[in-house]
Amino acid sequence: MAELVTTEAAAMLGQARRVVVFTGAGMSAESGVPTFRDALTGLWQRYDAHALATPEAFRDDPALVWGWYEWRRCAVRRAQPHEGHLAVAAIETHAPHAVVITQNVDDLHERAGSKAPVHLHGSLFAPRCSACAQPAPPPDGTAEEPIEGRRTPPPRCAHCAAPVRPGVVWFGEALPQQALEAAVEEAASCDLLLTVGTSGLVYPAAEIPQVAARMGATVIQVNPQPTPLDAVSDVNLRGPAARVLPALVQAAWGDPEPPQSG
Ligand code: BJW
Ligand code: ZN
Repeated sequence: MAELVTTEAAAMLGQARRVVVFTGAGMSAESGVPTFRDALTGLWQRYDAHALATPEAFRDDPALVWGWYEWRRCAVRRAQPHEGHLAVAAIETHAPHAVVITQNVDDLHERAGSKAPVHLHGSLFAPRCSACAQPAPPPDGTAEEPIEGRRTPPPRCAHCAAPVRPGVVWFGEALPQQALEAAVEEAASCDLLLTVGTSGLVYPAAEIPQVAARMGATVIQVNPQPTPLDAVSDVNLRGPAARVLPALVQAAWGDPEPPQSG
């Protein structure tokens, strides 16, 4: 434990009354879900964000974009939450008030037992019509899994027949208003914010830890690498989420069992 978390960080977490856990792609990395910007493994190293994660990309080539998101959705369905996700859910049971605010479009927090994570960038599991915004069911599990790089024409909306789009937030799009408002409110009123596995480069989400810091909350960062959020963090725990978070929860409240080393 000693090299993973500090007693100072554990004491701060154990004493906090209102906690925000703010997560990014690094939270899911050890479940096998790739991040976006890591040097060797990030999605944006292999794929062009402008050709896949913008409204213009979907308008120009809906089958390319839909196929890529279906490939990712199927990969997430096969992934499992790790010990770090379970530790986040444990924080929700220990702290008097705690909420997860995530930039992730997977459902690993929910599957680990987190109650109602706020999804700032939408979800792979909530497709909607690109014209009338009616929710559309994700294709069922019996459909053929798209292989990487395969174009897959999107389904048509049952109401207006326009193409269905992934329910995620692309560059240049507004974040869901209710989620953003809830996130800002929680950040402004928390006394401790734990930021985990985010590069802190994408706005307005990156404002959330900054809001908490400005309002006087303690900020603890969990990330193996330095980020711009180092500047607002009171404590930097340099390590992977699946190891640091269980150790932090263990040191703060005495459970869950610390992960086996080696
Ligand atoms: C580990 C680990 C382990 C590894 N354990 N850690 C101000 C300045 C300049 C530009 C802008 C600005 N404000 C807004 C913009 C534009 C833009 C933006 O921010 N661009 C920047 C890139 C410069 N923002 C937008 O366009 C946003 N919309 C907007 O501003 O709308 C305005 C508007 C208002 C009103 C009307 C209309 C418009 C929308 C942003 C949407 C972002 N979408 C994506 C894709 C989602 C769908 C998908 O999944 O495909 O969201 S991009 C991608 O980045 C994804 C992520 O949620 C987001 C953040 O990435 P994240 O999570 O931080 O991941 P990484 O990979 O960057 O970092 C991983 C970290 O984990 C690293 O630090 C590792 O070290 C660490 N790590 N392993 C712990 N095991
Ligand atoms: Zn429609």
